[in-house]
Amino acid sequence: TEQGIPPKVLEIAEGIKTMRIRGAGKIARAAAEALKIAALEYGGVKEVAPFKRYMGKVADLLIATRPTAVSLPNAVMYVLSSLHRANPGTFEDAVNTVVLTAEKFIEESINAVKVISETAARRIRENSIILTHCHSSVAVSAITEAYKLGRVVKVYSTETRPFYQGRITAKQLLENGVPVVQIPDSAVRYVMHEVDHVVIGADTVASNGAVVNKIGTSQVALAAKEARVRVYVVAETYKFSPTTLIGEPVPIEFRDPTEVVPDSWLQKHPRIKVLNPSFDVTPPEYIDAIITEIGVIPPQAAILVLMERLGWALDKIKQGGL
Ligand code: RUB
Repeated sequence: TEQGIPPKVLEIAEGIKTMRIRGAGKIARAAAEALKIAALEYGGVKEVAPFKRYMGKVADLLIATRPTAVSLPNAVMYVLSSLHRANPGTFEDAVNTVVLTAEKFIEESINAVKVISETAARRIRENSIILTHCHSSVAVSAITEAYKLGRVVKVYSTETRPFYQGRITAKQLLENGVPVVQIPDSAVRYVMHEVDHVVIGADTVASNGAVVNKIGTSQVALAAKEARVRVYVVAETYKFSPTTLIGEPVPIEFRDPTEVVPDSWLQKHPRIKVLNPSFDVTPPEYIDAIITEIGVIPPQAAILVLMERLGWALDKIKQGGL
């Protein structure tokens, strides 16, 4: 099924799968870029129908790379639905539609991160200590923005076992001049009494306001709730999941045991089972606000964001397919 798909597109798909390209926003933008490349490098019959079929194949390949972040299928659907809506008369129009919509998605995505960061920064109090989990490019950007306003004195960054995305967070914050302290995930409750705000990203926001993010996020939120610390989720609207409106659960990715323990240890102890869930669900009651590019909402208002921003996807669901 990979026949006829350009190597650069396969490379992006592989990059997402192996987590060379990771984080929900980056994954979405990479997928849009892959669709653009696929359109420009299409080598089949230059007619609309076969081109559409080919783009459908590329879409399936991209969507199959990782299951949890809804930003991926949302980005792909955004580009492909424009191709169907535009109803292009010529092959050239069809290619153009894909290229322009992909570029629009990437541009709007980058802009959303900027708007969210500015909004989030204004919500951070003076002299704040912030805790973040995993590596969210939106959270790093928001914390950096708050730091520039002189509001951040320290950031606790969890190491985020087993993949250690927290090391990327610590490195980037430091590069941005933000004082950062790396802690093991198990130290979250120990430091929570010092923390003023928890700022985290999202892979998927469900219609009831539940936030799916890196494994451990719900423990962080639980510790924050106990200590009366505010939890802010920073997430672009394309991280809201339209299919959760019809009660579809968000699929949780399970990754290889060798991310948790070395293969040699597994060999030595073949009867020990290892579970490696990559994401968990934080219920809306544990989240104080979700900060999006169209405003700050209580998690319970997630459904309104879905109606406003993903109406086109809802229409598709009603027609019986997404
Ligand atoms: C990354 C993760 C991030 C969100 C948001 O998981 O859980 O918090 O994707 O990131 P993984 P961003 O490393 O498994 O992809 O704000 O960059 O979209």
